[in-house]
Amino acid sequence: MIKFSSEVREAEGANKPIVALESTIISHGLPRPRNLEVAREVEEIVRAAGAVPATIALIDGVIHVGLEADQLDRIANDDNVVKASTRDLAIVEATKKSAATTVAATAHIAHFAGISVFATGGLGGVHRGHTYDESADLIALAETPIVIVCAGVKSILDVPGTLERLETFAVPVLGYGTTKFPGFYLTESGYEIEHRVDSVAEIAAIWHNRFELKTADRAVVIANPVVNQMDLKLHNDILESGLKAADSNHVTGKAVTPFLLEYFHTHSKGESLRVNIDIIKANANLAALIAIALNN
Ligand code: PSU
Ligand code: MN
Repeated sequence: MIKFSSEVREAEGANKPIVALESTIISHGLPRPRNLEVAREVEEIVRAAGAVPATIALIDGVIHVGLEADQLDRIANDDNVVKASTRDLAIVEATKKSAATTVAATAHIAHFAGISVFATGGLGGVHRGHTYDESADLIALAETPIVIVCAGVKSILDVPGTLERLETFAVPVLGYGTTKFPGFYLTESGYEIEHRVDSVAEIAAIWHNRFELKTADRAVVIANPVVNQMDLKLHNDILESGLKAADSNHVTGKAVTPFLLEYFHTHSKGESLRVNIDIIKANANLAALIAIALNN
């Protein structure tokens, strides 16, 4: 059912630390041609930190854990690549399409493949003003034992609403060196986190304790704030006009998040892109260090 890249297969056999990486950020989150470059750079960061990257996607209906160079290129540049969440996996497989996987689908596959650590940019969550638009990422976090490193939830979302849902689903949120919940493009979202950790050793201890307490059947969110945030006024102005544009263009369903990210990238003159790339790189590096700590 799963095809492993040679690098990931070798790492699994040798019990080396592995970091899962999602692919929707490549296909639907970052503009071309930077998306492919960033995907490669992020994999390099994981390797340089001492772990093995496993970018996850579906190629012609087959789940791939770890992509070869031509496959990464396809996810980045082929217009026919769809965005797949958990519910789409079996359909994409049956129709032999190629798909990039969201946080939800990537977490599901990573766990399935025996990988415990996953890096992304920002989590999906509850959408502003649309009570029933909640990312399937939330359900996946509630159902998948995996450590997920992110810069909070995307600031295009209802941040307090998403934090409440994470509490409902009993998903622990740990601030990495902070008690301020990060706001994706912004270092702080304005909401507090109860629990702060300052080392990967602490994360590893929490991860292992959860098995003894039988609370290990869901994700642990590591919230890693961006260092150089987007200009606050620029961010708030684009957010306001972007949300209006999404509503007036009647953007719905899985298209909402890509629409808003693209809106930011085109209206911030590269500033949101710079921050988004900083985020994913920092998260990949931290995820690699966590994967190493969990292995020890
Ligand atoms: N983080 C980013 N860019 C992205 C995403 C996350 O920096 O494009 C993607 C992830 O794949 C996440 C998805 O799962 O956005 C959320 O989409 P939705 O709101 O439709 O569930
Ligand atoms: Mn949605």
